[in-house]
Amino acid sequence: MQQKRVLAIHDISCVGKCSLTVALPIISATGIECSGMPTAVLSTHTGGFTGFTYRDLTEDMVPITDHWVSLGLKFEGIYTGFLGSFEQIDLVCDIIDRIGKDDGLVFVDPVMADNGMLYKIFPDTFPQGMKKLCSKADVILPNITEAVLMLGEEYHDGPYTEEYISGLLKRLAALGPKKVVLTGVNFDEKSLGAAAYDAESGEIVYAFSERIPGYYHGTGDIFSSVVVSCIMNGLSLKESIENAVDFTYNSILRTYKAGSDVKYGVNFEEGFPKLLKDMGL
Ligand code: PXL
Repeated sequence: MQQKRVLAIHDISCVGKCSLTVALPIISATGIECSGMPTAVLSTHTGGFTGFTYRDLTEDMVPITDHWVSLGLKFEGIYTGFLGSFEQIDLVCDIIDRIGKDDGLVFVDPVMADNGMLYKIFPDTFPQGMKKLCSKADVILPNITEAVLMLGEEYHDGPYTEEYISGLLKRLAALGPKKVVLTGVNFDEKSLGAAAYDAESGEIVYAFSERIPGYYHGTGDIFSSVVVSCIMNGLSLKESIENAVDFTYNSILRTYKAGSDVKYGVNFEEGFPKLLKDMGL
């Protein structure tokens, strides 16, 4: 059988373990070829560091795509994350049309906000642009802040009710994607996890772990990369979010126990043997 190929479209934050520096190793480790299109190059991610460098790569994205089109390249999966500029949203919509396989899958993680706040580097119009990109996706993976920003609703902290979460999932599915994976879901103070909705079957599934105190950078990208890997490997939506919650939780736990500086990201590398076993690989 031909090996599947995914294109990850994110920035490269050289240090700090997020975006391409987690998507590439995680997807590759699960046996899926992972190519990368960098949207920007930063010395570190923007969360918790000051003085980082930022080189926008918007200008390179069309020539890169043109070259791949000339090679006849098509991808079974396209997974988009942090985009470097508003203009890139339209470019990525076009790139999906040009190099996504007709029967391929498009995963959009609308990375732009957390904890009720849009990241400072983005303009207020950014959520409306991301909403458009989400309408082209098969699977979207927002956190609760990103979800409410795209829906034009007010953010509030958890714990949430099951009724609120199922309503949010259905309003997000109405934007166009076939499946919605929502992160940062909790129904009590002790746990944290994800909910997923399959708009075709109407099924909602959940996965939770114990909540570990603190804020851990890059964990949204780690979670989404595992979901992409699991779905591309043919696992169900429930199995995919269970593996992603477990892998992310254990990465945070190792980092918490080690007392590491959390802005440098979490120790996900030691979790691969268990992930591959849990995925049946
Ligand atoms: O993990 C999300 C992310 C990705 N890329 C960059 C970021 C962030 C979050 O802060 O700053 C550059």
